[in-house]
Amino acid sequence: MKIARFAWSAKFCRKNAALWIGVLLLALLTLPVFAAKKIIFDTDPGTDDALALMLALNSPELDVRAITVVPGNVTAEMGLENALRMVSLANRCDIPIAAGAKHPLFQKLITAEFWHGKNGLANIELPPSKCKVDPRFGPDLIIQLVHESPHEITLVPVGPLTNIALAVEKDPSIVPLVKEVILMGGSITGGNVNASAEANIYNDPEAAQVVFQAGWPVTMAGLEVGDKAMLTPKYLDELKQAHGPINDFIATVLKYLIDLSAKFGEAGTPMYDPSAVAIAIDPTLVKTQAMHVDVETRGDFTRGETVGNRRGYIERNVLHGDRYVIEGADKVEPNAKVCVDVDADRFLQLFVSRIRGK
Ligand SMILES: [Ca+2]
Repeated sequence: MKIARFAWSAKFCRKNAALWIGVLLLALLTLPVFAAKKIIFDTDPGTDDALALMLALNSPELDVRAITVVPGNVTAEMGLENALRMVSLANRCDIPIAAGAKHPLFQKLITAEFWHGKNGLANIELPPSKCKVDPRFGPDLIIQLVHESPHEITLVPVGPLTNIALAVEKDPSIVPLVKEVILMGGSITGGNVNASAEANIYNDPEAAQVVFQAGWPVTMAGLEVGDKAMLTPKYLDELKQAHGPINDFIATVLKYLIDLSAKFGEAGTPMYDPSAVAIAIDPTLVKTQAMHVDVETRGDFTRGETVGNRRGYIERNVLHGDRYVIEGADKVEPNAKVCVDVDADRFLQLFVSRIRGK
């Protein structure tokens, strides 16, 4: 009987050992699936940049490898100072923060203190930063990190696309090595700076055209997402029930933005920049449509517009004598996934849950 029991337990152990080895192997095999997504956050901080940055820094799905600063909402100098102070507030001085371009590629910079407050951060005076600026030039840092982790880096630009364009121009070999680009910018349904253009693209249309035409996978989170995902006082109240340095900072930024939106008759503040970060965390938050996007760089009324071809073809016009004749329709290849809808409540709940109590 004892021998039989011993034999049975030995068999059980062998069986169990095989089971545990199996579980271990499965865990090892699936590990990369659950590994945090490496991102480079390119930003012009900026109130909604603050929301986006804190969402990124408090989401375990993302591994922020670098923060590169671009001029846009504020000057390059002010943006860098804001980035340093916010990252310090989040106790993440381990992340390199690098300065980038000083101005757009071909046009004068347009700063937006009108919307973001005199210091770009809703006039909130954060404590001086404990973090130090990385000496590398932002676009060079992007190039270096992409080569160090080929096919692993997702670029998340939430400002004008100057730094990303400079990186591509300097080293086009990064294009096939970048995993994807998830950008906040553009619109296929009218602009927010004027009738046609969205602010990030409007601030450097030539750079945006470089980024859209580069040949890497682009997801465009434009006004179609942010304008639908309005953070209303309901979500702010939920956030204000908890406290922490990040929580309280973000609640104050949101209060400023909601009050500003109220002056324009809006019930809440559009979540522009956080939308790109949210999509990096969970792509199922949005519905996308593949299309070819070009950036208008010359129109009197449309400079900076992202022109999305929804039908996927263009007519082929051939000159016959004194006129053109349409001889067919040529397919155009999509170069971007344009977000056309968002699960706004799920996005806003995600945002609040990540910032709450931090
Ligand atoms: Ca921004």
